[in-house]
Amino acid sequence: MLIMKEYQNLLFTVEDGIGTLTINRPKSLNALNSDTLAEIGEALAEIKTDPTVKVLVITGSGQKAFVAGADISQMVSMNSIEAAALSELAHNAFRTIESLPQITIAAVNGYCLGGGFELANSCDIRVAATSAKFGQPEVGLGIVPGFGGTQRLTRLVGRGKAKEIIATGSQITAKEAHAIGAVEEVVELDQLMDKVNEIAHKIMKNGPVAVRMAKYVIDQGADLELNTAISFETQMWAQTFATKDQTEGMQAFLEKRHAKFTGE
Ligand code: CO8
Repeated sequence: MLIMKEYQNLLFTVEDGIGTLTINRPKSLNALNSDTLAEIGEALAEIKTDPTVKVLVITGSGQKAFVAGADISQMVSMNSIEAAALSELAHNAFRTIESLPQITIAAVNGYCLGGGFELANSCDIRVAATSAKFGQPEVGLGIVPGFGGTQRLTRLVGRGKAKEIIATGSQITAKEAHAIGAVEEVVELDQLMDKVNEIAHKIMKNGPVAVRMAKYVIDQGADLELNTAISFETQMWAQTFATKDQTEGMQAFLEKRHAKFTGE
């Protein structure tokens, strides 16, 4: 069954466990203005507790752009206080994406620039069309990335590459983004959603508690010193032995059948 919710600047559908949130401002190449960021926050608050959404896909409307950045027509006349408020709105939305229990996949269907690249980098996995272009063009507009670009991109690709991308403001291709670890998969545009669905279905076959916990441990552990991170992993690992999914997963293996996970 397809459930659909239409926002002013977003579309949200759920089909077969996969929620798809589409940034829907194609005339502005899906640029993020404050209304859109507020709507993303609203949608995420619902998605977070929606048991029908097992995996969340974020994409852009049309064939040209994922998101071509924050909305320059809105930013042009902003003062510092307004800029800080916009940045906070985006940070809240992007932090919520990271803290969702569901795995999130950015389906990058075209231009993925500035705030768009920052949005994609808040997702757990990025799948890009060969035609997609990535970049942080902010310095060409006289600003620095303000939706996490200096931090998340650096954590993904390392300081040197992040500085090269940000300081040159140049666009890179999906293949180049893949080569530096900013994108996990690259496919032709007409195969993008098939690839994303394939990944989502592989995820959904696994123990839901374990998948959720794996995301949590990876993200929390990334900012910890290694000994603390490893001990944190041990605690989470031990907790999975208190779940029905662990019993079912291991019994199913021994009985040579597919596991029927309940997420408990
Ligand atoms: N904001 C507003 N409108 C946009 C944006 C944008 N980011 N990108 C494209 N558009 C609009 C264009 O103005 C145009 O509108 P119109 O048809 O009314 O003239 C329409 O979308 C189509 O765009 P183009 O005609 O430019 O299409 P092209 O194919 O010629 O070019 C590009 C495509 C290369 C993607 C080009 O549109 C472009 O360079 N866009 C801007 C990219 C950019 O600089 N993005 C970064 C913005 S800054 C940012 O994201 C910072 C985030 C953190 C800020 C924190 C501050 C608080």
